[in-house]
Amino acid sequence: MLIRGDDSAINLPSTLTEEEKWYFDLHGYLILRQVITPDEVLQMLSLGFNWLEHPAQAAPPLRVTVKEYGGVINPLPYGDRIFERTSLNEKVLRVVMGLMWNRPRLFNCALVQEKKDPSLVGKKKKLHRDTSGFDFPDGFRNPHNDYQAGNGQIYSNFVNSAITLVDVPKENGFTCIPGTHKSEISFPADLDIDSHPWAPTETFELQAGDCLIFSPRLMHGTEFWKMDYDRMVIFNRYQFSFYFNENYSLPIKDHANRISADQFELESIQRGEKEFARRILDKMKRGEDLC
Ligand SMILES: O=C(O)CCC(=O)C(=O)O
Ligand SMILES: [Fe+2]
Repeated sequence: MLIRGDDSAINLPSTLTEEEKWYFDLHGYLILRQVITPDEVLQMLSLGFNWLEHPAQAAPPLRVTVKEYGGVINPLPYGDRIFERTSLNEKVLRVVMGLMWNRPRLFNCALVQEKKDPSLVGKKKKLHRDTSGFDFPDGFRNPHNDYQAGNGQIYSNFVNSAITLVDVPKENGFTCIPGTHKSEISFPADLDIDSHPWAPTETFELQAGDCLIFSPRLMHGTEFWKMDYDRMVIFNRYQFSFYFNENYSLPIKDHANRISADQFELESIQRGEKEFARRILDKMKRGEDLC
């Protein structure tokens, strides 16, 4: 008789629908519409713009980096509890859980501002795969950014959820070559966003409050921001909470009072199923709406 431990994905029911598995396996991304409310979007924008305009008002451990054409606020959930609505969002976590055996660990959450930068017009931009600082050659699978599908399940140990706080027209924001999360073919050295048809990149029309969940193994990048208003997007980066630790600084114990117990657990490395994950699974079993 085979004895299996509890830490096993064998026979683990997926939180993804069959359509979602098909779509993510084919494209490497999924779009979830309206995961936060218009009111939450406004509150987040107001906090974000205030910190970007007055970085000194951001209390530690929040760091605000202001550049000429944009800025970054990190680690966002320590700035205000409302941002847990992005990282602990049940609609998003259901999908993230389905992509990494129900065991997500949040290792980075940042708000990124991007303004139209005239100096970029006409410049070429490279696509990339997120490497966690160590580039594996094409054809190799980086264990820190792996993608596998089999037996009706998906394992994508690194997933990025990008929740936009502003409307994004096509030809702006996130761009990728769909399907490349699976490719093991070498990419042309000069591959860039503009080199159609050999790099058939896609861009996405999004509304404020929409979420684009993607495998950072996709060849992806950022289309130049062409709008007169700022791009404001919150990236939550999750990893399978088991073998990996991309960020030893989270959770920040000295500032644990600024985040909820669920958020602390989400940011912690932990082998077993987490409390919030159990709650989401229970809600799904009872057929309740996720929020
Ligand atoms: O601008 C974007 O949406 C993509 C940024 C990116 O490359 C990343 O978050 O890994
Ligand atoms: Fe990236």
